[in-house]
Amino acid sequence: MLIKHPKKSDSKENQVTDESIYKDRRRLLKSLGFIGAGSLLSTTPSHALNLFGSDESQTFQTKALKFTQPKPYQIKEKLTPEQKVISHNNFYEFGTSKSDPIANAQEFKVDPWSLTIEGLVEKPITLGYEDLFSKFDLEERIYRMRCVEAWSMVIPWIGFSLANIIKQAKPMSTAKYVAFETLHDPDQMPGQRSRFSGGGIDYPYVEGLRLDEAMHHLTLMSVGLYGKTLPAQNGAPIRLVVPWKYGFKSIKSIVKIRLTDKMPPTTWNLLARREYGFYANVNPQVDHPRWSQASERRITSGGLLTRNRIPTQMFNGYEEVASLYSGMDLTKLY
Ligand SMILES: Nc1nc2c(c(=O)[nH]1)N[C@H]1C(S)=C(S)[C@@H](COP(=O)(O)O)O[C@H]1N2
Ligand SMILES: [Mo]
Repeated sequence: MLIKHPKKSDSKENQVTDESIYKDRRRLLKSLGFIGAGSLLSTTPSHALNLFGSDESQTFQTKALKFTQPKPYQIKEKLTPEQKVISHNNFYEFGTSKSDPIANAQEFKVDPWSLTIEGLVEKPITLGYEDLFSKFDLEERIYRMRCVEAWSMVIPWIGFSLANIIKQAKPMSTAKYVAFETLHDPDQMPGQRSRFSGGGIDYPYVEGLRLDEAMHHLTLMSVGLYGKTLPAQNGAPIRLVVPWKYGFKSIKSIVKIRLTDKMPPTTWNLLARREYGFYANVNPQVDHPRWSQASERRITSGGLLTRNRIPTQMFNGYEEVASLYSGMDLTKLY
């Protein structure tokens, strides 16, 4: 399953931009037969070919939220501008180019919504659209987000700890893991209509955490960013944010949370097991088989070509989670 790209692995770290990594990630999908030559030609977001033919005017409605700003989560790093947070996205259900989600998700219907918490719990819960914003106190939390493609952002999310929902559902003692599922609705999500348009992913997109990771206070269920409800392209109406793990763990537009006693399957691991592990903790010492993870491009207010490379930090700088992994060999359990 591992496809070799000698040219990429030979190039020096400072020559490898996240844009080339992103192209490389797509090249893997192409070699597996999932992306056509046409879409591979669309290499930069600005020149991206829009597979689905919609325009970029934003019609999806967001609304202001009420929230507190607890001190411990107000870090001092420079925020990534809102316009970049909402226009440079990975959401393969709406296309595989960075500019596809904003172009193709504008008609996405999120109300009514139904999120269920089920499986090994004593009190299964079903939350409707309004419940997502009213059942739990909302907090603003500024988190770093590090994509596996070696770019990063600083985003002011709004949401509540996943632990709050899980506690309410009363986990059984046999529960060891938490499995998450994105909405499956090919009518609304063009990427789900064929393996060609959706990057080869077997939808719905699924993710998972160990129960202790899920219960950590940093693990956020996000319903908003920059003071408002989430734009569709960022995972409306509710998505996960696990700031010490690579971005692909932060599954969007969630409809199901299931407690289980077995390690759940996860989308990118199913696609390329050697490249994407279950844990996916940000780790500058464990390189992706095809590129270095030692540094990242921080997306700020500069243009795409602005040089803004910074060293990647262990656990993305969230060292307090280290105790979750004591005794584990993180080079093997990547
Ligand atoms: N359902 C779903 N969730 C997803 C993805 C996706 O393609 N589908 N992409 C992931 C990846 S690779 C990243 S980096 C983040 C990007 O989140 P953002 O677009 O809000 O920055 O979402 C993650 N969650
Ligand atoms: Mo990502």
